[in-house]
Amino acid sequence: MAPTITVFERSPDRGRGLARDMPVRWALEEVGQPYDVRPVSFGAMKQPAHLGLHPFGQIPTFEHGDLALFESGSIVLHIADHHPGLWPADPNGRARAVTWMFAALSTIEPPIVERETATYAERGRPWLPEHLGLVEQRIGDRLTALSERLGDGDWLDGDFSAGDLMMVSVLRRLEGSTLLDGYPRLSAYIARGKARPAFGRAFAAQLALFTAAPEG
Ligand code: GTB
Repeated sequence: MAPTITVFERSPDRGRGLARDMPVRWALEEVGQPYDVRPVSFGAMKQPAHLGLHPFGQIPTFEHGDLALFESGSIVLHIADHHPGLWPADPNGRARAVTWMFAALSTIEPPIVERETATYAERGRPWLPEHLGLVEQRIGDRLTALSERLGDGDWLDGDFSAGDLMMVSVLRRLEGSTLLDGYPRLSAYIARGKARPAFGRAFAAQLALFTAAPEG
């Protein structure tokens, strides 16, 4: 039986693949695991049936047999643990890849999300330009350090791993801004991730759902 993931019924990003079902889809595609999708409306996300799966009423969730998970990072880690292809073979390499997953989600992502949230939640407030300036400085500090560590490597630590999958997923949230402009190595790193056939399949699958269910 294939796992089932939940996704937005109507994608606010209009098919740009920025919601967090995307890293889960990408991981499933990398390991060649077919999966089913259950689209959920914003209303249904807050109903008891979905809250039983996700205590915060969000997507994505992952159900496989009697296991139900939420949190995209945890789901990707679970997929990597149960299929070959997303971890290095040696235990220390796996531990380092997990470290990069955490770095993506708990060190790189928070100021990126803060910037997005401030942009819509503080729209029109007099302090917004100063707040955005400070947050963008923090994002820049992280990008500088990450770019230095990546150096001329293709991936963060040897071969492509779940750590790169999460890092590229997080950095994609900056596409469309100018914040990546001074970081050609990171832009090339994102492009390498997006060029992977598994990313392409995952992106096409979420886009197909969006185009099949236009706003009505
Ligand atoms: N920490 C959780 C995880 O990693 O799984 C966060 C899950 C989460 O933020 N889910 C969002 C959600 O369900 C969708 S991904 N939101 C509905 C709600 O909270 O009621 C965040 C997201 C949403 C939309 C865009 N976009 O349109 O560009 C991008 C990212």
